[in-house]
Amino acid sequence: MAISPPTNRLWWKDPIHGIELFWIVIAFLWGLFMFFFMIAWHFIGQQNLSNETYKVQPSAYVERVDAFAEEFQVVDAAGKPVEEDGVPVVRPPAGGDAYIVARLWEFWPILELKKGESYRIHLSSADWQHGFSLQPTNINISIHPGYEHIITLTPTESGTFGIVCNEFCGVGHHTMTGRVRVVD
Ligand SMILES: [Cu+2]
Repeated sequence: MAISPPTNRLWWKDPIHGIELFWIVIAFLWGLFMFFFMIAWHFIGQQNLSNETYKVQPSAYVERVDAFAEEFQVVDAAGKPVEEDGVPVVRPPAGGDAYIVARLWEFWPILELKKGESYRIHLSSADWQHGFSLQPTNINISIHPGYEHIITLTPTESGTFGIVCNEFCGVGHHTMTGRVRVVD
């Protein structure tokens, strides 16, 4: 019984059985293979992002996002700034930098990108850890306060893409969504 002590108190000094050693070696080699194969998946799996990461003060990052949104917010024919659900729609310059801040409980602002142009998408958090998952693509990244991730991205399809937070971040987690629009 597991509750009572083993009869042989020095059980761990028993010689290891050949078949167990065999499986330990297989598991170890497989672990090593999977570890080094991460490099291969980077190229053939289309799932590991090539991103850059820098340290940043959350407050300084939020200031940059605010300045970015103010500069590039879309205005309608009447000159009125465009918003959706109270979130500004921002059109970054093609080939330029675009910013998104994750915070309790939103992704801000809404980006409007042009298909076929590449952008440097900056991502960081203003408060704590969030997950950035761009639907329905396979782009997933953890966002941490204090770290700025930059993903170089070229949209190949137009449409509206949803962002969901996929790392639990509190009572409003299930409402934490955002949007990226890609126009032709
Ligand atoms: Cu969350």
